[in-house]
Amino acid sequence: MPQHRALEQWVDQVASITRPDRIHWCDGSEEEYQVLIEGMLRDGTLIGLNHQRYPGCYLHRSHPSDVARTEHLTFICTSRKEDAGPTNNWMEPKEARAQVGKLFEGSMKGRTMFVVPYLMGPAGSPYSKIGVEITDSPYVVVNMRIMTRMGKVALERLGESDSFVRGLHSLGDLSPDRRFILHFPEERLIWSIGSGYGGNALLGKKCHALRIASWIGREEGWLAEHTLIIGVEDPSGQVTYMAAAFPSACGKTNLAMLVAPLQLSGYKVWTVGDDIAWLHVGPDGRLRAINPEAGFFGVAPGTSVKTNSNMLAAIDRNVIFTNVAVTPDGEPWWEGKDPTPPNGLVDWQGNPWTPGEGAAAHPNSRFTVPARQCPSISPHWEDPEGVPISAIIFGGRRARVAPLVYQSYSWQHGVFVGAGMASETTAAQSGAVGVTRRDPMAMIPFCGYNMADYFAHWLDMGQRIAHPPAIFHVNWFRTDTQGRFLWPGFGENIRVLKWILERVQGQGKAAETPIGFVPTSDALEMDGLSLPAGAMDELLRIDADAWAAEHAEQGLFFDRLAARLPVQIRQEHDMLRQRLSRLSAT
Ligand code: OXD
Ligand code: MN
Repeated sequence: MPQHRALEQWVDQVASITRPDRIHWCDGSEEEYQVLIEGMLRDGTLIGLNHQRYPGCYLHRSHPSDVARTEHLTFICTSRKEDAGPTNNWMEPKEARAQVGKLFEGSMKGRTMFVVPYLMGPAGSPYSKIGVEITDSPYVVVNMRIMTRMGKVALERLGESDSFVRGLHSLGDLSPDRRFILHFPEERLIWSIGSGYGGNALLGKKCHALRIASWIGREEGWLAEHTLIIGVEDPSGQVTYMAAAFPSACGKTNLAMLVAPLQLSGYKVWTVGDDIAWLHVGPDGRLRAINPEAGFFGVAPGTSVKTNSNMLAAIDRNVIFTNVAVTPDGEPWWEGKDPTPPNGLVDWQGNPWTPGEGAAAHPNSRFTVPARQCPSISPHWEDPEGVPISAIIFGGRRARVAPLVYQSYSWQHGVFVGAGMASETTAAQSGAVGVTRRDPMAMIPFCGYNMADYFAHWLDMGQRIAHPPAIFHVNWFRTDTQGRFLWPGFGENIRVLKWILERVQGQGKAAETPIGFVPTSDALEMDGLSLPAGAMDELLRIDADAWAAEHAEQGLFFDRLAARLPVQIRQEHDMLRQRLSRLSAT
């Protein structure tokens, strides 16, 4: 009698369509990992790096057309179009199966099919979920081993159950013309073909832990969010946990590993997660967060001793680098790692590089590293019941409009603040960079259902949390008229976290403004930091005209969701208009 009958049946069925030469069931062991690495070194999928300086580190160069998430090729396949909503691409499930199913026929011929059982969440947590990814990419397997709890641990938890998220992935022919990332949330099923890139191919991450999990979370009464999780320790030793949602490549990883400057060295940030949180109402009535992932898939460019010394210390061993440059000594390199690039670099495509030729590392080059290697990892990062969240922080990349930080008036107003978010696009997704787009809760690419229903679910969650976290919004990216950043960011962001901590504790000076509570100009701790004259006032300024335009943009976005938009969001939007009109009248 097979031990995992439902899984075996599915594996047989997939194999009969994809027709691999071999099937390998992954146990997640170190030996298996090494065998896969050696195979990839032999066939050139991986390149060894300097093993004295970077033991256990390898480089993968992806196909040049396969370097970022492809949102235009990502679909939610629900039986009813309205359930996917106007912000998602939608395909009718039968049509999706017919169209994309053809591409899987024989797609694994000549290849090994890997069966990758994995857990999202700590092994003993009641909040963890099981997934199985079938893939023909050994690169995906080794990344999944870093990013999830993979192999035996997941199979043991699965037992005879047929309750697991099914993810089928094939590299296909890597052509963007035959690339599809499909989600069938009603069936807990993911199909991905034609891409080996992280967010498209490591199905535990965006596809399972966000798109499918957000759907399951609504059904079961919890939230799957694109947020980091940190513990902020104050000088008395008390740790307060916060979750922060920023769009891709907007600094979640750096904030999650922040090192405070000398003057505030009594404060310490503990890392629980850098990208995704699953948030449940705990038995104590508090919102509890687990990090479903076991590793970090971080953006390399910009990572330096100055911006993220914890990450730099974490990525000197056991790392898979993707699309970075290489020095003549075989060390990984990317823009921003050192002030000047070393001579003799080889760029991300394997060509000799000379300064002035564009970036040596791809702007979305990445590292995959086990979370436990991070020096700031929290002793509680694998607590089965999660950590209690006291503050939720939304944030975007906005050159104008949004002040450095503000606090919402209530849970409902906070949900509106999240719903009204916008941010400038980055290299993490294919397409133009720097275009402002509406990105509610940083979930526009990741919400697996109708965004209006998602807002309703957030509102509903507030009713069910006895002690709801306070909700804030931050913007590290505001610029002056010359386009220079007004705020230094990185470690100095602890000054903003300190104000948030004070507000959570019922302190912290703030002025009531039309958009929420904004710190007074003397409210932030500025010991050891001097800003140019007028910069703080500008960082905290609410510009009536800019906000009127922002209000109108929000309205256009909410109009797209009108069919299902919760009335509370409209009310908050109207109240914002009324408060703003008083501001422009004064
Ligand atoms: C990521 C992303 O990889 O958001 O985390 O693109
Ligand atoms: Mn992300």
